[in-house]
Amino acid sequence: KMQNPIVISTWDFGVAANQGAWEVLKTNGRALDAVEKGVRVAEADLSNPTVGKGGYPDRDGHVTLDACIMDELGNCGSVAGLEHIAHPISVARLVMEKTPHVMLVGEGALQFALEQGFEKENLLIPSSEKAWQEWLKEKEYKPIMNIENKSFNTERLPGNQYNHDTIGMLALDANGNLSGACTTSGMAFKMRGRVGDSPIIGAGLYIDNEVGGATSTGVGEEVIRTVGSFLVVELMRQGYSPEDACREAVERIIKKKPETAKEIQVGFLALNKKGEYGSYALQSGFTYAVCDSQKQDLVIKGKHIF
Ligand code: SD4
Repeated sequence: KMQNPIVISTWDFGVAANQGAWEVLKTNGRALDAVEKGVRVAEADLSNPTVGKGGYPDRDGHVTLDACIMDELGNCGSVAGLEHIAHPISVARLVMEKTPHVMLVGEGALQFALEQGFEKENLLIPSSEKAWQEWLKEKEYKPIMNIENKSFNTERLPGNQYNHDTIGMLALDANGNLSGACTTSGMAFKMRGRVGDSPIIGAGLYIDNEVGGATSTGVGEEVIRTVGSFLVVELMRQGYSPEDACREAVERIIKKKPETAKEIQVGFLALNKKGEYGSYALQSGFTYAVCDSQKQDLVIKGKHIF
């Protein structure tokens, strides 16, 4: 039996990214190809300072990218702290397909990417360099909530105001198979060498083709601590709806670190095997995008805004 394909992804820029994925899904293509193609749209968008080229650098001025991908067979690949390569998601896919490993980091990830024919580029664009220079004046590391939501922040704010932003994408294809992808430049002005949840299978992304998939955005440290995306999928396995599973994972973060939880944003997004989806975030202002044959919507906490 054929399934109605669907793709969902985090934040406002998910709308454009979903369209990239939909090109694959609408012709009964594979979810894995869809999520790679989809998140590449966000990676290529220079106006987005937290994914791919144009991402904000670490506090020493290096743009270091984290990404992972997972397919319906449980195969997965990941890169962390990758520099100079504009499409880390595609490198992660090749780690999955062409190496005996799951994760490559730093220099080794770059070496592998170059061997695979990826081009070495300068990822620090002038606007991000300027924001970093501004940040250096105060050197205050403080994640700002919901910076990815353009409808929430109508104006671009300088310096540290853009502190987190990740695209996590989940797709179900016409054959009923699930895949997911997650890609980010991580927390702006992070310490050199800092790795967040986004490239960590089970934290920033998890797929189990029997059950569903989940992905996360926000302050990665809290998601790693609770193995958030794996938790969401396991809760769905126990019968939780996607939204209830996401809520439970958010509540786990609150329970572990109630004081921290007041100050930060973390959002989970989940899609189950039936094509049902849901989300839950610590703070208001989280948005995600949904695309199927009927709609291309942006959702704020369950409300459609267009
Ligand atoms: C990280 N989770 O590196 C990422 C950042 C993020 O929305 O999601 N921002 O911790």
